[in-house]
Amino acid sequence: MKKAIVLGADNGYLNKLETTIKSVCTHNRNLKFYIFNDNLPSEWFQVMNRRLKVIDSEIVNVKISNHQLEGYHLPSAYLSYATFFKYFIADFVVEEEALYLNSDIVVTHSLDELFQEELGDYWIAGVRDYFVKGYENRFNSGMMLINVSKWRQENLSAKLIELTNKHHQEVFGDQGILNMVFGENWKKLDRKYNFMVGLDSLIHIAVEATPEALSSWYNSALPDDVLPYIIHYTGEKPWLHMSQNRYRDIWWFYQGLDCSDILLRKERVFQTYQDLTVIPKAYTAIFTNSCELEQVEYLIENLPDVHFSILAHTWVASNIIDLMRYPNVTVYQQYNRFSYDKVMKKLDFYLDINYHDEIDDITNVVMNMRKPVFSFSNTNHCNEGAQVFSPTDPDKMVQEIRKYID
Ligand SMILES: [Mn+2]
Repeated sequence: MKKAIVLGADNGYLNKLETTIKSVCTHNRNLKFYIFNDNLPSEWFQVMNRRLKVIDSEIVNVKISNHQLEGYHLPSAYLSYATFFKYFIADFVVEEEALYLNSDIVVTHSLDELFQEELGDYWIAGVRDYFVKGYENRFNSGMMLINVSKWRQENLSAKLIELTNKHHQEVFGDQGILNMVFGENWKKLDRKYNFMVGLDSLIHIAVEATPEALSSWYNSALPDDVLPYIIHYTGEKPWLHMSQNRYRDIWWFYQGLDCSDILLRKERVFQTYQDLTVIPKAYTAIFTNSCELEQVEYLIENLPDVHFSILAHTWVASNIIDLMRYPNVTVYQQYNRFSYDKVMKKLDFYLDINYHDEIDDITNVVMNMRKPVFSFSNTNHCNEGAQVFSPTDPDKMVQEIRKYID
C-alpha cells in the first residue's frame, strides 16, 4: 500500500512545498501525496502526477476553498492559514494512517520505520515541542503520524472547528487546539522525527540567558550522532538570506535538486549542497563589532576561491550585508553558538582586519588552533604571531595567503 503524506499550502508557498516533496521522494517511493489547498493551480498537479508516476507515486488535489480559516488568529507572522487545513485530514484521506508535514520541513531518510509505529488508540504520534522546561507535554503539530480512522470515527474536524471558533485568540494556533483536544493521548516519538531548529536563534529569549543555561541548552539541542530524519525549520526560515538556524544547506540541497535526478534515481552525483555549488578552496573569518573592515572588498575579489564568514554580536550595517552580493561571503549578525562552531570548524586562516576592538579574544583562539592570522598594520590586534601587512599594499597579503592555501 502507498504511504499517505499530507501537506497543506497556499500559492505563495509552492516552491517550499516542492522542496518538501522532493526531499521525501529522494528517500522513498510508493507515496500518495494529499495536498490541501485553496488556490494551487491544477496544471501543477498534472505536471507533478506525471513526474511522480516514475516512482509509483501520485498526488491528490484536495481543494477546500469554502472555509473561514483566514479569519483565525495566527500566533506568529510566519504562519499561514494553510496550517489549519490539517483539521480536515480525515474527511479526505482514505488510508488508515497518514503522515502530516508542514512545508517548512525536509525529510532526509526513509520513512518506513516511522510508518511502522503502532498507533493503537492514540490520536497521533509526534514529537514534543522544544527541548526546554514547560513544554514537555505538548507536541509540535508540524509533523504528526495521524490515526486517520480514529479522527474519522470521532468526527474530529467538526470538533476542531468548533473549538477553534471559540479559542483561536488565546491559544497557539492549530497546535494549541490539537493539544487541548488530545491531552496526553499522543504517542511520543524520538526527536529525530521532528527536529526543530527554531530555538537556535531564539534561545536567548526563551530561557534565562546565563552562559550556563545557554550552554546546557546548546548541548541538549545537538542531534544524537545521526542526521535527524525529519528537519523542521521552525522560527527563522532557511530561505531568508540572514537566517542562522542549523541545516540551512540541507534545505538548499533539496531545493536545488532536479526532479529528474530524484525520480529517475540517476547515479547520485549530488550528495550534499556543496556538490551543487562551488567548493571553496579555503575558509576564513572576520569577527567584528565595527562596520569598517580594511581592504575587505579587495580581498574578497582577489581571493574568489576563499569563503569569507563575517561575524558580529550586533546587527550589522548595510555595507556589510551588501557584501553578500559576492558568492564567497556569508554574514552572521548576532551570531549564535551553532554558527560560531560551524565557522571555526572549517577555518583555515583568520583575517584580523576590523577596526576598533577585537571580540571574543579571537586572534588568541585562532593562534591556539595553530592557524595563521593575517593583519594590516592599522588593524592589528595581536602582540605577536600575526603576519602584518601595509594597508596600502593589500596585494602583498593576497600573495602570502595564496602561498599558504595553494
Ligand atoms: Mn513549521
